[in-house]
Amino acid sequence: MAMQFFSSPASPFVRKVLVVADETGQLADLDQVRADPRSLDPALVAVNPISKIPALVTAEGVNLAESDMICMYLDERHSGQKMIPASGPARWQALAAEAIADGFMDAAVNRRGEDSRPDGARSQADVDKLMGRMMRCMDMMDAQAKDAGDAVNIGTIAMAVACGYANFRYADLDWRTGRSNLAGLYDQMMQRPSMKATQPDG
Ligand SMILES: N[C@@H](CCC(=O)N[C@@H](CS)C(=O)NCC(=O)O)C(=O)O
Repeated sequence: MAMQFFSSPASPFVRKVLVVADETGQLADLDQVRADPRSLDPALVAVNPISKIPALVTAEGVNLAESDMICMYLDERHSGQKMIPASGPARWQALAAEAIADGFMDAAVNRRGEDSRPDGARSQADVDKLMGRMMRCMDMMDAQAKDAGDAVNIGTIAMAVACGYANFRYADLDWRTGRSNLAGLYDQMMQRPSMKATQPDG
């Protein structure tokens, strides 16, 4: 049964889920519903009262919010190579990297919201705080990328998606300088059809 997946081509959190779906052979199971979370789309709000994307109605009819939860669900549901390692250091390394990549994406998405406020309504202190968070996350991702090797898992997917979002929305950020591990990971991940097919747009 097709699952309703509320999405937008510009969202890095959506992209992370789509890459996991593609890597695990489940892309065709997702019936993508375009949603604008800021306009309180009634169809989205009925599934996710937080009104954020991504959101998924699972094959069993459960409403799932939060990209990490949706990835967890998809990963449990297939029998191929798991994107979330089952146990041990590999599991926690991958999940730790996802958490920091998500933190980057969250700060980057929120900073865009702050940047788009009219003059006078924008808080430079908030912009600076978010920028500081983004750069610290980039530094930690660079260290995590060094340990990740050439694994394809939730951690390396999330880090590559975070870098892709930086390129998309913050072209002048120059995140690659001094972060050769992360830059190498991004270039390697961008060879994958799942990453090529989900380049952000909008
Ligand atoms: N923690 C959430 C974050 C999702 C998120 O922030 N999505 C953004 C789009 S990239 C959104 O829906 N924003 C709407 C809003 O904040 O009003 C997840 O992992 O799914």
